[in-house]
Amino acid sequence: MTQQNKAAAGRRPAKGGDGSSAKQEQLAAFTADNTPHLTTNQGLQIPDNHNSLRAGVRGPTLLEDFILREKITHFDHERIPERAVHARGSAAHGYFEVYKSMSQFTCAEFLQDPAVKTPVFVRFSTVAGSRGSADTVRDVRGFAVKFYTQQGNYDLVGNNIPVFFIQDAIKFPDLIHAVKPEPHNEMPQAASAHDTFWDFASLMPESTHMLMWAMSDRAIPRSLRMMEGFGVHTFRFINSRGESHFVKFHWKPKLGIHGLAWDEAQKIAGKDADFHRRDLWEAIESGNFPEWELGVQMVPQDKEHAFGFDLLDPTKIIPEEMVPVQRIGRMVLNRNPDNFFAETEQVAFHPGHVVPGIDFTNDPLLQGRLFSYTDTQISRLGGANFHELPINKGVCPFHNFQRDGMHRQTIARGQVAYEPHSLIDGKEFRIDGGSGGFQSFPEALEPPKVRRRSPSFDDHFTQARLFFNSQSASEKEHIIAAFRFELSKVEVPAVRQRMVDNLAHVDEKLARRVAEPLGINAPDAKAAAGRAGFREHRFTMPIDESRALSMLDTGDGSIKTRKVAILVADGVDSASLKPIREAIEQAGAQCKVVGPRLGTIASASKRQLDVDATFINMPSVMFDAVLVPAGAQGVEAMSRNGDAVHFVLEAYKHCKAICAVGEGVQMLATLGIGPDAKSAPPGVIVAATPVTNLGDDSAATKIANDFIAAIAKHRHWDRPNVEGVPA
Ligand code: HDE
Repeated sequence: MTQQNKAAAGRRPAKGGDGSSAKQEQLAAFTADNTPHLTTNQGLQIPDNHNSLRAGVRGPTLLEDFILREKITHFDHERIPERAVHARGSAAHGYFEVYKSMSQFTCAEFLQDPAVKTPVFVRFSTVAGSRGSADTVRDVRGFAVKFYTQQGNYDLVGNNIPVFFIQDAIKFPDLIHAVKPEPHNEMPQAASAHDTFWDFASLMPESTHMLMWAMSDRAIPRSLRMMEGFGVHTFRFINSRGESHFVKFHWKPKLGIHGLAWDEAQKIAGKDADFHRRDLWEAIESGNFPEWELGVQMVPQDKEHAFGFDLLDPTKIIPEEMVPVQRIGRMVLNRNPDNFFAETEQVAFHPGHVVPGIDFTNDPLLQGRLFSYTDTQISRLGGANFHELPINKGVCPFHNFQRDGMHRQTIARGQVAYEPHSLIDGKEFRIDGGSGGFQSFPEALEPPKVRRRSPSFDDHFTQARLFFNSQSASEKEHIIAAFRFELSKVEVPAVRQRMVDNLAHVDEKLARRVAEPLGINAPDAKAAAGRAGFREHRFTMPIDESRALSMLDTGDGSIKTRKVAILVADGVDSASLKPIREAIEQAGAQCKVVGPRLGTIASASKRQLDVDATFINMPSVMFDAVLVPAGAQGVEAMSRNGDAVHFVLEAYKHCKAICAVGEGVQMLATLGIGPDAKSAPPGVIVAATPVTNLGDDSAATKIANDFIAAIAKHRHWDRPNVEGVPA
């Protein structure tokens, strides 16, 4: 076992998923002498945890009751300040392994040996909402990875969008004040669709590229397991010869990049505010470990100025067609946290936690972050010793002369707490200009000192246009619809106007389409051009489109962990469900039988079918696909049940795969979403005659395979006239 493997193992092995080891640990804490008991924080056994100390059974509580006081005092201090941004998060443990040594480019030890598994802790988050806000709001997602390497902790603190709203850290408090709930009435929670955000964004044309991404379906992911991650800034790799390559980091999800429908995202926010958190937790508990590949785009030091745009500008990407992404390793998340507060809440990320072989650039946004994160952890976690919390502690030995402070846990021994020294063993000890450890790249700086932005940061639209041009037809429609929705919530018409005037510099037609329902004038590109913050500088891109910017057809094409609702009511033909259910479960989908009530229903052949969920407690927005069975009586019962009808219509409206057999096909036809004489709508699979057996019945196998292929497509966004569906 390598040292790193041992460290990984020491952090607690992945558990099977029943949580039994955690339960035993909890019990053991109470049973030092095999008798369950509670103690105070000092270890004193508590005789009674139901009654406080009183002067007589009906008398006042005594101040003397130190047991009560300790318990209540601790409770009063249970909360810590939530993160100023990224307050709502979900996290998991796992490991990272590199495919082959990257020594040619970096001396980072965890990127050398494919046999080494480096433990990681990953926290995903929304940005704007409070800790208790909903998961599926339209927002950027944080994607922060802590690698516990043998050279110290390395944090790659990124997002699921590869660019940012602003170019300079000095604008960050303004951006966040604009996007957070408005200060006079603390509304709206976790939403960007309001005046202050768009007021700021419209006055900051540098945000345009990021806005395009934020209005795309990337900002309403289907699952945290189905998002890309990006380091955003350009970093450096440094090899053992001290040579530098610029590097952009990417996380590529095995399951592909998938989004929700906007109507669906909003409904889920009410029906299950923990939708993403639950999805991540359940996937890991059931052994479906989420996986990403780490990709890097590397640019030699002397090619810094080869692109037209500036590598230091965080509002720019390097298109994959210009510099390919090399996949250099993979990350697997295989263990849920044991305690949300101790791990997910107390984890302290910092872009400045780097290891030898990885270094910064002068990106002015990154430079500001290097200051901010220590500062925020001190305030959030109550002092300078947050690195001693178990989740933040490195797995390699660490040693320095920093001492004391709030909540210090290390008991430092001996007389010496300074350097240089000679009192430990009589030898002189001094650390001074050595060649080992972390070395900053000795970059030459350009004087003079100025408070000014480089003109190479001035083009705010060319890459926004590249992004828009690279989207499929339905993705473009979703972006237009998102801008329309968001801007329709803006009460000040001048802000709406300013925003579409800016968009005219991305794409005339996009701007016109966005403006149409907003009660404002046609977009005026010239009006935008005169405003502050607007720069005319344009660079040319050698490409007009980049395939990698679209979410279409991404992933391994499997239907693993996809959720399928099997609708039932008394009288359904259960035999018609069996072969299809078997086939989709075999392919990795997870089925739930959804009916009018919990308990059981009686099938047409009088068999009792267990019901997992009801049309109401697990509505269609909780699923990726729907199977409507045969059985005249059962289908009739469903057709008379408004919740069942709504279930099917809503799944159709959200472009999900639907499979109907026998009388189930009739139900779709009655609802106006069935096949016509020539064909079925995209993603709707029908078998007029029930199929009962997969093995020897080729019709059944074909239906099952068609349904699997339809689910694997994720959504059928090209389904016509979904706006007309009343759901
Ligand atoms: Fe952050 N950011 N940020 N940020 N950020 C925080 O640190 C900040 C930026 C990101 O799961 C805070 O511990 C400044 C870009 C993630 O715990 C805070 C600037 C990117 C997380 C902070 C930025 C990020 C944070 C709040 C502009 C993508 C959550 C709590 C200079 C590359 C980490 C905390 C987690 C968290 C400051 C811009 C990603 C206040 C000043 C760009 C994923 O320190």
